[in-house]
Amino acid sequence: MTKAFPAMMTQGIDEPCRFEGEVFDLEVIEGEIPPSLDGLLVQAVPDQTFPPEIANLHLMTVAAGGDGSVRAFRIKNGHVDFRTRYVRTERFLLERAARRSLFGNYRDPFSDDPSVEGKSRTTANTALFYHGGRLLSAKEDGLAYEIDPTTLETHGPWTSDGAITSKTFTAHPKIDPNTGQLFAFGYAAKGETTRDIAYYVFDASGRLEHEVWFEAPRSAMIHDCALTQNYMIFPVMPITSDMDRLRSGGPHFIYEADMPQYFGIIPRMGNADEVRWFKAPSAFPGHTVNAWEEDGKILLDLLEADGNGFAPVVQDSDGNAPPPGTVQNALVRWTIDYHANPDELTEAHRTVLTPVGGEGAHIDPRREMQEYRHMFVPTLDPSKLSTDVNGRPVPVLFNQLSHFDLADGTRDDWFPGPATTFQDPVFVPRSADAPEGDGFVIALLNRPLERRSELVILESLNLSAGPVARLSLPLRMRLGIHSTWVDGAHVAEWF
Ligand code: V55
Ligand code: FE
Repeated sequence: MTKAFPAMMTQGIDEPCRFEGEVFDLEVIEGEIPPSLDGLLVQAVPDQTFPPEIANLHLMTVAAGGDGSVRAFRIKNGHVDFRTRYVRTERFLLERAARRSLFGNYRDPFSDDPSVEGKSRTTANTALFYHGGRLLSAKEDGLAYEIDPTTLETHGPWTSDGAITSKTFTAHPKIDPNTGQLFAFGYAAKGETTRDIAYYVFDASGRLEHEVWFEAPRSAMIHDCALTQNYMIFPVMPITSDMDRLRSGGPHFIYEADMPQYFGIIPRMGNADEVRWFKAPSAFPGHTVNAWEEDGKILLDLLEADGNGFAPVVQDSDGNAPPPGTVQNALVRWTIDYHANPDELTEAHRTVLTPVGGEGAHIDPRREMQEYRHMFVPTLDPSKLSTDVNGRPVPVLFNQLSHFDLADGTRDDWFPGPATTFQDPVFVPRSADAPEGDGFVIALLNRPLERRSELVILESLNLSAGPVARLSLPLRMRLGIHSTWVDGAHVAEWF
C-alpha cells in the first residue's frame, strides 16, 4: 500500500484494522466463561482495505463504506477462540488485485475508477444472519455473501440458485421461528435510487417460494423490516436518494425533516396490488424490535427518533445535522389494522412505551412474533461523557448496556466506567427452556483512550452487577455494525 489513510479515517481506536487471522484461547482477565455457552458470536465490520482516492470523502463512506470483515468468537466449554477475515466480495478482490482503492463514496458509482464500471460495489459489511444452513453477510446495496462459519472463507454471493434477480438484499431479513421461512427484500432493487422493491419468501432450505415486485412512494432507505403471522412490514426512513444529486457529486442520502413516515404492508404471500402504504406523522424509524398480531391488528414495536437519527453522517439538503444529544429516541408501538385503517395513521395509532437513548435492540429470539417482556440495548448516558488529557471529548457511541423490563416499566444499566463504548451485543438464552430473557448478554467493549477492546459476558437479568467474565483482546476492534449469535448446533468444533 503506497498511500496513507486520510485523517478522517485515522481517528483513534476506529482507524482501519486490516487484519486477518486468529487468536487461540482468549485471555480471561476476570470471572469465568459460563461453561454452558456454546455458539458463535459473529459481527459484520466495515474495515476499509485501501485509502480512498477521491476528492470529497463523505462521512457516510468513513462510517459505513468500508470492506466487510467478519469477526467471529467461538465460545464453547468455557473458552473463546477468535477469527477475523474479510469477505471476498467482487469489490474486495478487484481492489486487492490492483493494490489500491478503486471504489469511491458510499453507494456512489460515479465516484469510482472507470475500470470497475458495472462491477458489484457491495462490501457485505452490515449484518450476518444464519438461514438454511448458510451463514450470510449482507449490506443492503448488493447481494448477501455466504461465509463458512469455521474458516470464514467466502463461498460467493447467495442467489438461491439464480432466483434472486434483485440487485440488492436487506441486511435485516426475518425468519419465522415456526416455519423456518426467510422473509427478505431489496430496495433500490433495479439499481441505485430506483423506487423498486423486490419482496422474497424462501422456504427453510433457502429455496424461493414467493416473489413480488412493487414500488415505494419515495426513493429512500428501508433499512429494516418486521414480520407477523400474516404480514411483512417495511418502514421507510426519511433519508432519500436521488440520481441527479449523486451524478453531481452529492451524497447518496439526505435527511428530509418533513417527509412522512411510511409503513408498507404486504400479506405474507400477497401480490403487488395488496401492498398498502400507510402514512404517519414525520419521524425517523430506527431498527424494528418485534411485531405480532392481536385481535386481527398488527402490533409493530420499533425504535423511533424525533429527528435525524443518522446525524452527523447523513445531513439535510443544506449540509446541516443536529448536534450530538439533541435527537431523542423511544420504543414505540404502532397498532395497525391492515383492513380497516385509513391510509393516514395518526398519534392514535402510536403508543410511546419508553424513552431509550440507544439503538440496536435485542429481544429473546423465542419471543419473536409474540408479546414479549425483555429488551436489551446499548444506550448513552450523556451525563457520563469523558475528555482526554487534552480536554477533548472521547468519542463514545453507547456507554451503557441496558435491560428494559417492559412489564414492570423498569430498566437496569451497566456503566463500565469512564471513556468506554459498547459495540452491538447479542442475547443468548441460558437454555432452550429458560424463562424469557434469562441468559447472557455478550458484547465488545472498547476503551478508546487505551486503544484496547474487551469481550464482556453479563447475566442478562442482572446487568448492573457487571460482567461474569471479561476477556482481554490482543487486537483493537474498530467499531463494527451488527452482531449475531449462531447456536453451537450449527457450528463445527474449530480446533
Ligand atoms: C446502516 C449501516 C450501513 C448501511 C446502511 O447502521 C445502514 C445502519 C454499514 O452500512 O449501508
Ligand atoms: Fe441495522
